[in-house]
Amino acid sequence: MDKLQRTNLYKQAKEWVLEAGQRIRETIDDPRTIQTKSNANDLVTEMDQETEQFFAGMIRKLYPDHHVFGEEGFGDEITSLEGTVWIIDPIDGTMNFVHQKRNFAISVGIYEDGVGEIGLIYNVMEDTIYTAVRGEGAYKNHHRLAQLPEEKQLKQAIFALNTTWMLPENPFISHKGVHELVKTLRSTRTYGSAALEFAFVAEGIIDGYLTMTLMPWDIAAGMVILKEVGGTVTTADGQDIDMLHQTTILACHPKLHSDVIGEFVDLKQ
Ligand code: 2AM
Ligand code: CA
Ligand code: CA
Ligand code: CA
Repeated sequence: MDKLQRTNLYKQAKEWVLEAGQRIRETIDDPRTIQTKSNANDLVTEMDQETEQFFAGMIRKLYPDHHVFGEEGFGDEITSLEGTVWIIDPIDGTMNFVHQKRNFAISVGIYEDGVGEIGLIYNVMEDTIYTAVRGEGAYKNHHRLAQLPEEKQLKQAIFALNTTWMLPENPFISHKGVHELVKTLRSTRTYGSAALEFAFVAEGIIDGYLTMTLMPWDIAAGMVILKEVGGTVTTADGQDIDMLHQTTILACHPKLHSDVIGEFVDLKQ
């Protein structure tokens, strides 16, 4: 993909993201049919499904050779990242969408042969869009996001962290290390939308995000955006991300990354 193709694809993707978001805003108070997926707290609504269908339909019409990798199953069977792949979470933070009617996002990452080219994260109710095109910086609306600052210490850092990882019985990470991390940090936040948590690290309003069970559509856009401001993203034990399967995540300021992994992360598997 050359620069012009990348720019045109970005413009088209952004138009669709804004259009899908507007539709969600307009119907935010409509009655909802809420279904559950893997467990009683894993929610999905018709709006998650309709939004993914909207993207899949538009992409297939305009870019028939592109592939769609989406959470709700209206895309393609994706077994490799060859070619151009749209990795889509139609509503990231469905629980927030249902309970709070805010703090959820549309997340769209566009990858070519495994390389993240374009990322868009739309905070729908705030009408704030975080975007990046590889090599051209990251933006919040029309403002370019600054590179993350040179210096940062854990004792002055705020991390996004789900309290689940502090429970001894969680099967992913030793809770003792997480307790020590929480004691070391200035504070923690739990926003409930992985895409927004990535965007907030990129914006520099939080300094890291540690979590255990994300899927490619949760992180595809955020990876592109965070890389553009100099952030570091790996699995929680420092490996490269596999953009086809569930993964642990440590997304953060580059100065904090190795300390968190070396001193606080003890994975159970
Ligand atoms: P979702 O709302 O699109 O499902 C909540 O902490 C964050 O984790 C959300 O971004 C949510 O995305 C994501 N998540 C990933 N796997 C999940 C699961 N099995 N159940 C609930 N949230 C999940
Ligand atoms: Ca979901
Ligand atoms: Ca998600
Ligand atoms: Ca979702």
